[in-house]
Amino acid sequence: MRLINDGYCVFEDILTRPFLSRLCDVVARLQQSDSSGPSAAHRAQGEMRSAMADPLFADLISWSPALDRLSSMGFQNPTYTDGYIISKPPKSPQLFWHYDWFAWQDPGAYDAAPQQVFLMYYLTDTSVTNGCLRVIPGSHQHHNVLHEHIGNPHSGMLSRAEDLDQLAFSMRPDEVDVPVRAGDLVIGDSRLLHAAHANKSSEWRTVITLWFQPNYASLSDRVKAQMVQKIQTIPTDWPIEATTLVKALHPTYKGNAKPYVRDLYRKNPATN
Ligand SMILES: O=C(O)CCC(=O)C(=O)O
Repeated sequence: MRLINDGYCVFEDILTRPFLSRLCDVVARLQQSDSSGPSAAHRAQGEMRSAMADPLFADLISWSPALDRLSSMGFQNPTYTDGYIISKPPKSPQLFWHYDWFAWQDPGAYDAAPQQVFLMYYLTDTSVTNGCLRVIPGSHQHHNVLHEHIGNPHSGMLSRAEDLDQLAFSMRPDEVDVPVRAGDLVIGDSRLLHAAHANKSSEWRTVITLWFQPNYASLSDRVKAQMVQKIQTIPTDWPIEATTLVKALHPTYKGNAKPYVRDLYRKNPATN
């Protein structure tokens, strides 16, 4: 399976045109109502908002065609914790290479099956010119020379894009571009090294990243405790229908295990 072997896969045409258009309208409204503009602290990412910013995102989180794709890959009971709307401004720099996994000390950290995946929906067609996704296939499983150089992949210095000569911003010999059409779905292993090209266009480029645990029941107690800790609170003024859709996907954990403290990549001890 591509997700297991390469660390990512693309499903075309998952969102309907009317739903995509509603999502674009909501994102445009959120951008207008918060006129603070892109923050210098997140120059490399762009504007970031929580998926709890509008109840319409409940429909995206629970979108059946996407959950059906997870199911077809053997993940029948996925859970959902958190999501982000990431809008890259026109003429903005590349996003640095990073992974999004955070429990490398867990015994399951190097398993073939992902403990967590991103579901990414781009709201515009993407290309090398407007900041499409880039990935290093296989880097979710195999050590890559970049792992030795990226340090903390979410450091403030990288987010501020202070030094674009750093390796975290470099072109890699083993990278692959992932241009998509608006409404396609990219599913990726949270361990995968990924980045995005600079947005050289004059238009905003928005992606919505949703974090799912494809097989929550199989996770260790400490990872479960960590997952539950990062669930985004559903706003109390959301309609009951939207709240119910999201709540039904939230994982629960009733044990006493200590959540891991977020940690950095370490080489798989079994392959040393
Ligand atoms: O902005 C992008 O294209 C990628 C976003 C990303 O890497 C993430 O959400 O982890």
